[in-house]
Amino acid sequence: METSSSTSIISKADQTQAMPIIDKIATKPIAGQKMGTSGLRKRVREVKQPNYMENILQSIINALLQPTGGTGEVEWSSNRVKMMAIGGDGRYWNRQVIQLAISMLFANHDKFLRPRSDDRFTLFVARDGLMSTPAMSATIRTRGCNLGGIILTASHNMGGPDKDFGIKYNEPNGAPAQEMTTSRIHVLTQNIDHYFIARDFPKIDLSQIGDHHYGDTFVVRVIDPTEDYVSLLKNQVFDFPALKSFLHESKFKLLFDCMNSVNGIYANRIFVDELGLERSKCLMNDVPLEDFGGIHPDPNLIHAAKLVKALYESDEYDLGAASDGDGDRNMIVGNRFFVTPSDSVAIIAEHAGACIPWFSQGRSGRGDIFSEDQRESSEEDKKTIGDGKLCGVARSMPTSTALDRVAEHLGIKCFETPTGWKFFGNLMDSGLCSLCGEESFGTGSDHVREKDGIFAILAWISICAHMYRLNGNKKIVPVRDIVQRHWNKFGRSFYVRYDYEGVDAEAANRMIVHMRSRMSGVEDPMIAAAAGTTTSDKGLPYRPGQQFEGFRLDNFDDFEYLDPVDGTRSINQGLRFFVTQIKSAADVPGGDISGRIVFRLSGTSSTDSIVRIYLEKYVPYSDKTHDLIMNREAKEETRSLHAVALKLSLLKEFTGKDEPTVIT
Ligand code: G16
Repeated sequence: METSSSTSIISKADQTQAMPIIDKIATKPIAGQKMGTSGLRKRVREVKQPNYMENILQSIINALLQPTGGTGEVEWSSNRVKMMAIGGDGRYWNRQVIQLAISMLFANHDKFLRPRSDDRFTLFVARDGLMSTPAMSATIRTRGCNLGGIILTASHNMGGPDKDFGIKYNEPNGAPAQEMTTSRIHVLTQNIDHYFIARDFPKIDLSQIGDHHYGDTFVVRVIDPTEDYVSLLKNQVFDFPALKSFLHESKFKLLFDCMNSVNGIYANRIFVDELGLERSKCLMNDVPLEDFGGIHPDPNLIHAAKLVKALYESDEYDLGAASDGDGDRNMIVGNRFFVTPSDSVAIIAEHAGACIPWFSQGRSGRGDIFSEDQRESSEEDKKTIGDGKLCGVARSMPTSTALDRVAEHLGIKCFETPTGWKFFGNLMDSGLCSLCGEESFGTGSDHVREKDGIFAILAWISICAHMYRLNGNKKIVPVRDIVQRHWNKFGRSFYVRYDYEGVDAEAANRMIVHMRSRMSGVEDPMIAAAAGTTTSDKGLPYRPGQQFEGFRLDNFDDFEYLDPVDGTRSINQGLRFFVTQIKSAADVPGGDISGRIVFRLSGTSSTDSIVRIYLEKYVPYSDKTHDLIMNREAKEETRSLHAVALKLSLLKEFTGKDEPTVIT
């Protein structure tokens, strides 16, 4: 049925459409088509080069045709209908790639169908090509897409002709592709020599919901991208009527910055249509734009500055929130108060069992990992935290340990995984994890297999509603108070992340290799010297007991993770240094103040390297530490840890960077 690049074949006759011709086009591998922390992200000019998107799309298709990667044999599943979904965050080039993907999936679809069978292939396409990442996960799961889905997104990276484009593949469980899959795709991109495409495939009108049939085996179904996701949140995860009555009765004021991203369509459906808030009063930047209106769609204190200003310069709003380009990241801000993502997930875990039906009504996980009597909830706790129907929680390694303390309190396990949402999938599928979060503004639960910005916002409104009810429906409890009550109970992790963007990749790698060799006890004066350092002790191995800037080095390692479900080992996932503050007369009394410094290179940059330094200083709560915990700024409190980090890494010497570009 195939043709060479010079000949063509005609697909099976169809009553309703012209018969597309399938071409087999010769191509060559293009370097660098390797998926990072979550998909392939590149500059638009790079992905626009001839055959770039064709190569990666064909490689994804080929990987799906050979799920085990070994034999080269096509593996047919016994499902009669093969289903896949596609959508994107609406950035520049989104629509063109969706049309391209449709014509390539048509050209390849018969390879997924068993010969002489009545198998069919249905491709769900988001209306206008717009679908957020968590919504895609919901659609894959709700509709049972046995071939998973493709999301066109570069997430929080900027969009537009001079900015970034991206593509990621999600597996049939709705989770980002595991490393085994992305490595297979990468190998296929390195060996590709042809792709299949339907010539002059008619452009589909993506603005209209409906079916398009091509032959009797291929259907393109344009769907409402909000349908599966909103119905999941509304009917299973949250109590919308209760939230609605709280919002109106208490006159709770929300301001949500959608950053001109795809989340605008979901925000309108949920906060305006369902919860009855006034669009002009509660939503900012809620129209998806191809270049996000020039905004960097990364919900942090720097890029969501307008929202932050609104929350810090007036008392008008109770809750501020922002989400990123594809709707999976979130930032939570109270009145003149920033909630770190690490605290946010810990606080949601603390209260979820009492006020979010997904957990309180036992829909999350299997719930049978820890029996009720293993949980040590006091009667008082039960009033405020419910009976904690979480089956476990998880966080990425660099995320602060606030979640661990809540887990311990609830009597459930807290998993520590490498950075990347894909590591949570197995835990959730096995009923080991209900709720998880990452310091990189990611929060989510097992209602889908992606992080979910709107889930986090609704979770915070649910907590506020719960507190309001506990208060006799009289007074809104400010976000600041909710967080401070948490610190009061669990102590506080002062937490800051320093990003050094635009670092030469080689220099960044040299710095990491240098630290790694010093960790493994190798004396490394040569590398230190090459970096321009002169003092020979800078190349000496790290030693427990060494002292830096008022801290004692207790331990260090290169983080690795053994997946408890499938036994996959992931190594080199970030360098960790554990320290304890050395007591002096000037010390704040209380328990031991411990700290942690983590170094890793970002896996989401489309160009140069980004060095990330994560700083955490944990202060246990006592009467004596009360003022420190409640009133100090995280950046101030971790300043000396940053100095230690610079000494340990020789960052300035290796990279030439004096200052970070972003501090969050
Ligand atoms: C992606 C992953 C996240 C991860 C983040 C970190 O987020 O989905 O799980 O925490 O990258 O990125 P980096 O490697 O740059 O530190 P997103 O929102 O960009 O898809």
